[in-house]
Amino acid sequence: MNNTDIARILHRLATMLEIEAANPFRVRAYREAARVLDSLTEPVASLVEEAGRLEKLPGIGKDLAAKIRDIVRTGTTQVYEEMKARVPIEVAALTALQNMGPKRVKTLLDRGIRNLEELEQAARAGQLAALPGFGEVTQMKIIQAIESARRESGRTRLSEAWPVAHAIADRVRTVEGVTQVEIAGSFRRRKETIGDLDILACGGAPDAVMEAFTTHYEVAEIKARGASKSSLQLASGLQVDLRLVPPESFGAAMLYFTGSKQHNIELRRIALDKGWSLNEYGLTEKDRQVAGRTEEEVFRALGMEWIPPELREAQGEIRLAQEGRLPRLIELGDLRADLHIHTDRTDGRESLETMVRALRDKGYAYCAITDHSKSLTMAFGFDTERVRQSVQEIAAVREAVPGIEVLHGLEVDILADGALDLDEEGLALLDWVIVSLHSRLKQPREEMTARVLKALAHPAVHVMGHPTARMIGSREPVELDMEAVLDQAARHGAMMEINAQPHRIDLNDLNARMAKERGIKMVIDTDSHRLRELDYMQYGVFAARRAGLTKDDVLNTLPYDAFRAALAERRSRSAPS
Ligand code: DGT
Ligand code: CA
Ligand code: CA
Ligand code: ZN
Repeated sequence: MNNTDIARILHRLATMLEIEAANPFRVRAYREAARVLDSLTEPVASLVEEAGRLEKLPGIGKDLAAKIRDIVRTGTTQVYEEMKARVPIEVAALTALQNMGPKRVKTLLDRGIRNLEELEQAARAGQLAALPGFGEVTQMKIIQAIESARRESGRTRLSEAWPVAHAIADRVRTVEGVTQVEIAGSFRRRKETIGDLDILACGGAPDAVMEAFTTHYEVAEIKARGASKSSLQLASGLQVDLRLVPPESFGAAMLYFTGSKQHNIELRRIALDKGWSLNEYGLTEKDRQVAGRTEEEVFRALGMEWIPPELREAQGEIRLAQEGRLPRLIELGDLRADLHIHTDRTDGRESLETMVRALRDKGYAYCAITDHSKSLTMAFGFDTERVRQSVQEIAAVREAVPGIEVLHGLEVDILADGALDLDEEGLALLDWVIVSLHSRLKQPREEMTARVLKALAHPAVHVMGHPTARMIGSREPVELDMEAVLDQAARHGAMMEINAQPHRIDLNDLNARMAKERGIKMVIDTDSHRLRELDYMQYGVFAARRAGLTKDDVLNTLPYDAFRAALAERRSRSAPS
């Protein structure tokens, strides 16, 4: 036990006492003692040897000194053990979250929420909002805080894992006799970030399968190698497990290892109600296998439709599947346009013509070119004069690149006071107006919310770009009353973007779900600044699917004429009265 370990125990003790609403002086005494011990240069253990030394430290009386001696000698003290039993909770992990003081932890405890996992589950299911002292916003923030805590503990963005996961799966797939290889886990549920990769294979000689798996060039360390399971670590630090599963269990294993854990638990409960048991080997009645070869077979036996992996988060999807009411989720192929594109006229890499050609060659029917407005001076943003010039440039590219419709757009900054960074004359020259936050991102919540509400009320605005401005792993979302923003968007017929840049995914799945509930239309676009980013579209679609969106929720699935008609309607509807 070093000083920090001892201090940590005292600190937790203080927090647990606070959760129990103990005398504030007592709470403070423990905190103060923790601080004193943590700042000592001498080991506490050596002070304990000499009678009276501990008691001489500031703020440490006889009582506390005795407890510290216990901790040094036995690693704990009676009151700490008692508190742990009374407050059965991962205090440190919970209170490390932003916005999570002892009062809120106490409320959680009363509801049986004791750790991060249960907290996240409750938050994602929307159950926290109703608790005293929480509300919709806190619920959202808690989810964000959990995700950001997680990132620090080494989660990987889906886009980073994507190529290597497929490369390894493909390598295993080439082994003779292998019939199926699938990447399960959070990867298959298409979460924004993943903890590790869970790959399942079927068929082939175990030795050959494991040999192929463990000899991929990205492998840094083989953690374990067996006939049915091997684990390794990649050079990036990402851990990968491979399980070799018999064909009669493959569907059950896919179901189990795709998760989520909570989804599995709910399914197992349904199986139990039928007198069956469900695990990674199959759905069984006593010793008889009821199902297990395919997922469809297991879901059918359980009395429900096959559930797309993106929805398997225990958020009501099982009920929908039982009732045959699952949404028909949007697919990548449904998209007919990419509506957020930068060129070298501002901070993009490629010329206007190169981008438009590439968009056409991807098979889009239309696109929007949306460079920056002038307040982004580093990006040589457009003022009205430059927009006028751009009208000619767009006309020229329409001539030069047949086979795709090109909307003349701009990504207009929302200035600090909510005004737009382009005058009425400039706005009137555009077919497509995105408004985004790029500066003054630290504004307090009320100011920020008022700023965005004002921008969304402007009749020229079609859509809000990357609405929270967060960057996964590096920048928290801006402080924003998202509900108020979505209400305003609904009121004015403005759309919300799902920005598909993998470090943005903004709106994220949760916000997109809230938007859908309000009937708000969304667009999914890539915000590409270079050619290869045009392929990011799929990450936006993943978020949309996790949010339960269908084709109807996303306007750039419309044919060109219908899309233009929808824009015209928005302008007439929001014209100032
Ligand atoms: P990750 O890797 O943190 O991004 O998230 P997952 O969902 O991939 O979780 P992981 O890798 O720990 O486990 C893969 C799946 O295995 C998980 O989604 C559900 C299943 N699983 C793991 N542990 C348990 C468990 O204790 N109970 C049940 N029912 N399923 C579990
Ligand atoms: Ca995993
Ligand atoms: Ca795993
Ligand atoms: Zn942009």
